[in-house]
Amino acid sequence: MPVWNEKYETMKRDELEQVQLERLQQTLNRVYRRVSYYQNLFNKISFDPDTISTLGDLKKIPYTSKDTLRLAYPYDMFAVPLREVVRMQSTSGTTGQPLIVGYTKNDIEHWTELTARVLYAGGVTKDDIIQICFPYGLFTGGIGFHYGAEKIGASVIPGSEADMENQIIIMRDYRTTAFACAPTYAAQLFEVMNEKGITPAELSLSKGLFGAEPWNESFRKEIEEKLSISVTDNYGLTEIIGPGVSFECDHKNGLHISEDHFIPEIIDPDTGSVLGPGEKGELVLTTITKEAYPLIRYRTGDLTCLYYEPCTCGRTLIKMGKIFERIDDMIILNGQNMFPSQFEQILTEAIGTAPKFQLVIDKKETLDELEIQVEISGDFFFDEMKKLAELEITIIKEVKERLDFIPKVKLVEPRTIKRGMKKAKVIDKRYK
Ligand code: DLL
Repeated sequence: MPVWNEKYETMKRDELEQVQLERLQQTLNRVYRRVSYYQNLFNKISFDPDTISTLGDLKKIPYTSKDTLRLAYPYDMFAVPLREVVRMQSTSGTTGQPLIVGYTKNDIEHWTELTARVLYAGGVTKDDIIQICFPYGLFTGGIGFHYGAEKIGASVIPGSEADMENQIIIMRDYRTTAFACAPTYAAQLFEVMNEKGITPAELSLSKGLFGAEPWNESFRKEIEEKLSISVTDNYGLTEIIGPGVSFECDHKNGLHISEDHFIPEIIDPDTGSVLGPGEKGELVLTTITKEAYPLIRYRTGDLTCLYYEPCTCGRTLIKMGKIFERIDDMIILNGQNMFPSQFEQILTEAIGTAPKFQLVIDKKETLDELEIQVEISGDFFFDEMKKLAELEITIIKEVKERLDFIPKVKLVEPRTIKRGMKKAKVIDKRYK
């Protein structure tokens, strides 16, 4: 069983908890001294970071939300002066207010170590030729994996956003053995391969490392069979570090969390109470090694559960389940994150008033599809066809321009859309 960092990945639990406690103490002191948000918060609840003596004391601190980070835009959550920041990454601008995260030299070293763990657990060694098919840029996927793969000593091809055909030709000609990408991207690659008549036998691929969006077991099975490769899942988010928070080992039944860098908790998203092992709720993460952008009890919005049973791979790091849902209404379409509020804005501008609408998401072969169903007022609805067609075109054009996605639009009569359901705005038929 390949383990990149034997010391930390297989550490005895009591020793690991001691490491966590020391690192937590340092982090709490750091944020108290250097981030005014946390200083005010700790003062408000009379929490003295020097008094923390057990990991349980972390529960005394309220959660940090994404809205707090948004309000702190651009640099108010940074815990170091900019001269100590050697890199910045960001969440995609398509979600409205982007978040900027910073990394010190040490943060980059840790991040490199963490993505190396992900890749190594997925079977990547120095003998591999790995093609990183995540975008390189503000998104953390490309450059995050690049450093980890170089650390392992693999031969790295920064495929980034090369067009699909080119990506496949590179894969074939450079004899790529491993590739890292989002699952929808892998599906599209496979489709283009078929179109171009390139067979899996012409490639040297043996492993795929997928992450950044939800995907399920039947997709894994399909792609593993079609390409004769082994595929592992990995999870991460920009605010916390990027990829490298958790990863599957070759047992493929849960994602090991690098607990020497992050303390995970699961909470009831409605009440905020902490849930026990195996109970499904919102993942909350505390960073314990980050210098530039440390976060305490950050609500990820991702629903999962934690498993404490030892894994036969030898790692003692606990596992989280695969993520299928988010508590907020962020949706990910072909790797692009977006929010219903952005559609609401576009529709309101196009129609003139805030409409009742819902987003119906499905998967057609390999690509995500979105149908925007919009209720149109009686007068408008019975208006001439030309006007309705123009409205549809305007909506499609605006969504394409602002969110980089081409939707279908269905104009429906008033009161067609069901009222009163909690998540009525988004109907996601993928993975169900
Ligand atoms: O997606 C970081 C990343 C890059 C992870 C490459 C893995 C590989 P964000 O763009 O900030 O960062 O999006 C983070 O994507 O809160 C989840 O909702 C979702 N997500 C990430 N990985 C997975 C996964 C990167 N393996 C948001 N399964 C997270 C399901 C995932 N959802």
